[in-house]
Amino acid sequence: MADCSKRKKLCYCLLLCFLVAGITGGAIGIYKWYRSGLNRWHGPGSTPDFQDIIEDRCYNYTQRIRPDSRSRNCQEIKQAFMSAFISKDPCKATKEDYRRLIDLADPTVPCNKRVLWSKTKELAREYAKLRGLVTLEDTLLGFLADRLHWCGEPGSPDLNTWSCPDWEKDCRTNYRSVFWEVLSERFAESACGTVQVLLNGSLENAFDEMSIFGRVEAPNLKPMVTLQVWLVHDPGKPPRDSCSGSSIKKLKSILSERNVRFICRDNLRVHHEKRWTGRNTSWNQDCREKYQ
Ligand code: JS2
Repeated sequence: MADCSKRKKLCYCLLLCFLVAGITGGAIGIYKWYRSGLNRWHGPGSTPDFQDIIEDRCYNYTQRIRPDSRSRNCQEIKQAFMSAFISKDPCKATKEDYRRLIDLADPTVPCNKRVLWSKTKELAREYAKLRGLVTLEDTLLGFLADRLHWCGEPGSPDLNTWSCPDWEKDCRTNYRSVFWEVLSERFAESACGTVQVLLNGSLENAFDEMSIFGRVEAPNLKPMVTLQVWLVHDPGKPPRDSCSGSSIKKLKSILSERNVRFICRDNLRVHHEKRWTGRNTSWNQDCREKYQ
């Protein structure tokens, strides 16, 4: 009798162990399957605390950095940003998704104040700051999103913090790339007077037609705008492109078709500390100003 009850207990124990193992294994399998779906993209996942960062940056910008924009509603802007991509297929972004956000935070930048850049971001930021000019990242939406990553998942209210689509390896119509393209297009098409652009003359082709500057901003400059090109060279590297180089000639032809005036200056050197010291710059300004 005692043996029988022992055998029963043993059976129950084994059954329980199999049950626990089955549930655990099943849960791990489901988790791995779900995560593998979230891990399917080649780009970095959404920035942790994305929503809080957007809100904090918005208040910082509208209350402290640009108090003249304090009338902007940061709660509405945050909601409009999130609803642009949350629960949507991260490879099916459209300009329309960002319409409400852009309408809420469209920048007003005076004529002659815009600075564009390509492969010279930090230098362009310094150049603009020291001369009271404006890059896209100095406008509210550019400031909010600078250096952040974001994407959602169909049917989920959460951001995918494991991975997001990469422009090259996954899809070009991802929410982060489309955001910067939409903003850049608006920034260029609303430009007036003289627009400055810093291009990297230490590269073989300072002008890259496939860059955002090349395929979005330059083609959207309005007629009668003047584009002043600065070719900056790192003294640590020999200049590889110049105003008379083929890539800049290509840029010139794109602009002349749009009746955009074109000025190019090259041989601007940047000291290693990459400091722009204002009018009497530390840059070796061996400029050959060319009106072309
Ligand atoms: C900022 C980001 C991010 O004129 C500039 C800016 O207006 C920019 O929006 O677009 C132009 C630079 O793009 P381009 O020519 O492709 O040069 P790049 O050095 O290869 O910069 C690539 C990234 C530009 C868009 N962008 N801009 N802050 O966090 C950011 N992330 C992306 N994708």
